Amino acid sequence: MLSQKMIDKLNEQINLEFYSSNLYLQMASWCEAQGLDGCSSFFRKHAQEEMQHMQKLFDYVNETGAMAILGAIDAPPHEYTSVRQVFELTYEHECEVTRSINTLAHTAFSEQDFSSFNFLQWYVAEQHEEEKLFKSILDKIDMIGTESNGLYFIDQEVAKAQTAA
Ligand code: OFO
Repeated sequence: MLSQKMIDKLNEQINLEFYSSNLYLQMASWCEAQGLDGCSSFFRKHAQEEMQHMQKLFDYVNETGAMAILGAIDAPPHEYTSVRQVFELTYEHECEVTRSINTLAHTAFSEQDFSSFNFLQWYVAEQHEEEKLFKSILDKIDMIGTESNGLYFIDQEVAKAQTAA
């Protein structure tokens, strides 16, 4: 049985995962408009992963005697200055998601809700992977640089990161 506080926080997290999905889909669109097909395909796939994150939470709330409630989702930004800025924002966003998951896990633990605490461990591990992935892409962008053929190689590296993820 979930406490009302846990239900509210889990519902907030559902909303945040929806936002993540929309953010990455929007970034896929921006990348495609720039001719960065590798990046676009990376973000399309990542948007789908975020929907799976949302779905897992949705199922957990509903299976635990409560009801998932969907709220309004903020529009993500759609104007970016560079591919580096896009990945900087994704990294910052993932760090924010990690903070949110940590708060959720902390609440579950404080309430001695060990079922939710255990369920959330999957997200704790996943956030470690997500931060690592986006940070490694950012590092590659800095290594390659955007001069001359840089963007072309960045696009190829990001497409590869997609299959490695
Ligand atoms: Fe990108 O991990 Fe969910 O939000």
